[in-house]
Amino acid sequence: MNKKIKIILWAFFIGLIVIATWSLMPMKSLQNSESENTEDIDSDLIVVGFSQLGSESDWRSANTKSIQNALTKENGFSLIFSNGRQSQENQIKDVRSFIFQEVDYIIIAPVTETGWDTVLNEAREAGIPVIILDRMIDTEDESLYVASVGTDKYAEGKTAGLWLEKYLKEQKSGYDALQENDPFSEVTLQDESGQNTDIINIVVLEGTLNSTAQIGRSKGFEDIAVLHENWNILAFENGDFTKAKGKEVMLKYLQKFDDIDILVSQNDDMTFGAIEAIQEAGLKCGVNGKIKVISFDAVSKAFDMMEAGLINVDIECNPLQGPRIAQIIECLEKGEAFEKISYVKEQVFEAKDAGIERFARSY
Ligand code: GZL
Repeated sequence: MNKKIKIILWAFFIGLIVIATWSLMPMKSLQNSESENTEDIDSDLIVVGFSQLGSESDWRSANTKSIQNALTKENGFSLIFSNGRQSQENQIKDVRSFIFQEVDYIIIAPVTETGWDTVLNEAREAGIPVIILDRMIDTEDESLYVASVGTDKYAEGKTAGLWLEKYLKEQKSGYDALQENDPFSEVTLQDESGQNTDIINIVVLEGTLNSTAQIGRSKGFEDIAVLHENWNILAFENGDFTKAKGKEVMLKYLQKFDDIDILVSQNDDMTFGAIEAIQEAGLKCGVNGKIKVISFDAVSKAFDMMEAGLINVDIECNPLQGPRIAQIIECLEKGEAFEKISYVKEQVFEAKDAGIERFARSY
């Protein structure tokens, strides 16, 4: 057999041995190629797969950053991040990929509440604990996740309704006081037809339908609104928590209704779009405008808008949930007890205080 054929055969057999060895390598060392992290994942790091629902808003970016800042290599973690781009199908694929990679923990920020049982059962069968972040899932079997970290969206919606109650009372008492002092004052709640004009016309920009934030904020606000027969909710439509969709829906509202008193916008990004629509229609909103604006999230740019008087009040939804997630994983590692459901603290910010209250905020 000539020398050349011998060399080819030797090379072939050596190649076979290399491939066979590689395919027997444990999955973890394959994570280096699959993880979005460039550095190698050494075995004593806690490997966490994180399926974030998207990057639709400033709030979401702050939420992602909070997790990434908490689950660092220095803190003993190796984070595999995936952006679900607002699609549950993508997020389910993420979870299956994390199971295949044999991660130690899975974090999911679920885009919507239903349809998670099957894939969470697969994670449980693989022995991988799941933590729900930010929004909630709707399931009969609460053992499918070990913990959830987020905010109380129903309370946020109710707070918005209570703020509007307070605001209208202050306006009314201002009007009554004016009447007492000057009965011939121009200010009146009666229009020329003698109709009682304290009907409050409200439009709502809702977040992603069937998301915990949309469900909770809508229900919370409606439970207050229903107590006031003069509060008239003209419309509520999905703005998907994005600036573009928020602007599009607000433009529709402005074309359809010529007497909007209140805008309730379920996140700041939709509010930013709505304010653009209002201004393009030649109208004014906020503290000195006809349309009063109630927003949610309280991200940094919303403080700019409150300082400019364009947003009346912002109900905070605190995205800084990373430290709590890290704490829970530490407890799981040590076999220590922890609260299954945790809510992070949040506040309410009014335009008049925005300039002062924004200091020392990190998002
Ligand atoms: C609220 C969160 C919402 C924010 C939006 O917890 O799920 O999703 O309010 C974000 O900004 O898009």
